[in-house]
Amino acid sequence: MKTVYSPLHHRRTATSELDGGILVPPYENPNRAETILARVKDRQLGEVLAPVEHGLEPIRAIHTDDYIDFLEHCWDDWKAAGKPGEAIPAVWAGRGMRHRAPKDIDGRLGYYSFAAETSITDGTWEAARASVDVALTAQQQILNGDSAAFALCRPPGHHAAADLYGGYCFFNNAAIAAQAFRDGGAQRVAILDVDFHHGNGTQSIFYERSDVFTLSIHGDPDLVFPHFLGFEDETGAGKGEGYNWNRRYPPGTPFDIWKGGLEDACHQIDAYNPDYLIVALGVDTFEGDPISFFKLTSDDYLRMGERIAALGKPTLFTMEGGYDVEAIGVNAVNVLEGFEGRA
Ligand code: SP5
Ligand code: ZN
Repeated sequence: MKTVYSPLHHRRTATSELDGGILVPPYENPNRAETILARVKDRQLGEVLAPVEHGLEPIRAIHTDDYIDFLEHCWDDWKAAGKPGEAIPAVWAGRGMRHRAPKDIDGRLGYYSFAAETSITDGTWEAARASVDVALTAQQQILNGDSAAFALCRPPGHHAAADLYGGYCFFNNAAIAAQAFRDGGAQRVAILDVDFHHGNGTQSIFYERSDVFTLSIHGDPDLVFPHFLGFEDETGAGKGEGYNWNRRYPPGTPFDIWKGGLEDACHQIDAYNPDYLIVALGVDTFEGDPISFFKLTSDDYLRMGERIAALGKPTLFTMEGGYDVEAIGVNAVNVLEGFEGRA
């Protein structure tokens, strides 16, 4: 399958992540995408394409205008306010307070975020936009008849909601691609999120819609990020009732257990019979991942890809998390090679 990649991901090079009360080098760093790209080439997975610029319109179909405007100007506003470091929120609207965007940049950061680990820096806007273009260019390959494509997105997207960033995500690449499939004539799209973390942004974007079925298998949010969403009783609302599906697993979960969740998710997808499948592909389920607690091995990713292929749907893979940088290339590309029946 083809891979779409943009070197503009390098514009997202933050130096600080708030972790354990100190600022550490971000887990979500440029080496991640470079390691995956090197593996794609080593394994001769297929052609590597540069993205086509799609502009803001497909982003506006998912994210609010005021949020897009905030992201575009955030870094300049932060610098203009004389702040010495990277832009990190320090205040949020708590219970009983007003949920409205104020004028001041500290207040705006709090209004448009749900987590403080993700600092905004010079170039974040450009990289986030390029990541969307990567997803949409890969999506276009599938509309043109390819049976699968790999969007090597960085920064990732699945934690970003219509007007919220966090969890290293700014624009929800998979959601924007799903909407583009709909606008291209698809009746139904399924998004299967196999990242270690619950895809809270994707869930909330489509929560009241039945035309995009969202499914996520993840670490129990009672114990891990994003903490406040991702439970099994979140099944959708209104027209979307029955079109959101979550499965949580505890620390130490190996593939033998995890694959039961995949099997159940695949049965749901079979019944839904989508025109297209999007896989939000995080490999932070790996046993060596520094911020996660599942125990998948590199070989397990081959089996994961094989099972997803058995759904028999045109499939867009969008890259999400995975922080064992040494292993991320092998693990991500193993899913794609398993999908293609190459292993
Ligand atoms: C896309 C994605 O995978 N985002 C994950 C965001 C996780 N944010 C919370 C990180 C908490 C890190 N805690 C590290 C503990 C080990 N020092
Ligand atoms: Zn993750």
